[in-house]
Amino acid sequence: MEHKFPFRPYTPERYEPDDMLARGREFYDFLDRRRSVRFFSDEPVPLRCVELAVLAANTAPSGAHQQPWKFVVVGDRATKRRIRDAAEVEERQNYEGGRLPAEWREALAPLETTSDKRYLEVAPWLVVCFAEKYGLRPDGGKTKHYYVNESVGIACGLFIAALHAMGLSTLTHTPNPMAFLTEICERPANERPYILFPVGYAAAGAEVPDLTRKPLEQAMVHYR
Ligand code: IYR
Repeated sequence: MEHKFPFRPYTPERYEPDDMLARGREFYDFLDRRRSVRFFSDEPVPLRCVELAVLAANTAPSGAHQQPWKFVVVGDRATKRRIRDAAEVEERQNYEGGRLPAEWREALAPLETTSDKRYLEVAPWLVVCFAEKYGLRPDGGKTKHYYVNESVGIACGLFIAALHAMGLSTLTHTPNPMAFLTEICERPANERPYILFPVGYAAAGAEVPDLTRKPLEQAMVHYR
């Protein structure tokens, strides 16, 4: 039988029990130090760091290995400005124009988010992740994509973790609605904006809400 992908052996690392726990603990402690940041330094960040984070994202498992993501990297002042302006138009309607329902506004109040999105101009990079809702064949025909949200969500999680590993900060910004990103980033109709990530160093003196994460007993149920 002809194989699309020839199969090959795969032998993941194995560790001694103590080592497994130490490594798991270290990885968890590392991730637990990550926070979403809304105050960025304008200090430049090498493009290679962004490329490495996208390469990490690109290792995500995906439905039928269709890899339905595209990361658009924006570093020029004029485009960052356009994105900020367009995002703020939407967010002003959300926050000041009454478009956010009261329950949503109340859920956000402790985070003190506002329609001011200056971080979109300050951060050296904006990375817009697009989800490929369907594939395009070279002849223009469409191919179905499977589990797009799950696949792209996992890729974005790995992207965030990779930035954290380099000492960089980001924020999962989802201006609502996000259609303006399709236009500004000049993406085709099969791609939908998924998450907008400002990427850079946290500003000196940046603050984050002093929140806690729910304990294991609430995150996990051991069914027996
Ligand atoms: N997109 C808006 C509102 C917002 C929504 C949620 I859910 C947040 O966790 C944070 C903000 C904004 O970016 O301000």
